[in-house]
Amino acid sequence: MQYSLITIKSIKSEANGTLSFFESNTDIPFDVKRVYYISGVLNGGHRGAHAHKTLRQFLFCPYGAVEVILNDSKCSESIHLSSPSTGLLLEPGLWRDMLWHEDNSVLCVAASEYYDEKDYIRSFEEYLQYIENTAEDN
Ligand code: T46
Repeated sequence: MQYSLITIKSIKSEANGTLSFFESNTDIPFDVKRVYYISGVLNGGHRGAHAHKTLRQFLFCPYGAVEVILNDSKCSESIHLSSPSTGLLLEPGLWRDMLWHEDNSVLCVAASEYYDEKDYIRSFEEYLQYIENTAEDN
């Protein structure tokens, strides 16, 4: 499945917490054109249910715990993000659901492209069809 977990560099101060950072094309393999984040979701909250055709993304959860459930049309895998120093690099073509495991967990995303609703596939049936067509084209 086309994803990887990346350790985000972090500098810990004895008295005052930790600073974490990543840079385009050094720590993650694309130029970041957009950053967005999701807040105010309660434990048990669910978002997602879509795939992207071309977008590359780097997801991280600096506060709380969020599960990202990935499906590539053949199998499903579940990734738990609950550390400010772990990020999830997602390549295009993966169906994803996000499940909140703690109130007010914050999910942040650094993305390779500007927002474009046409890049989304929001029906699972359409997603399966898209993957089949893409495989035939290659
Ligand atoms: C993703 C997961 C992890 C915008 O207008 N601009 C934006 O940059 C984004 C990201 C969203 N929107 C609009 C589109 C919808 O009307 O905000 C609304 C909520 O978006 P959506 O239902 O897609 O939110 P999530 O949490 O299901 O998915 C989001 C991202 O959209 C998606 O790219 O991979 O977070």
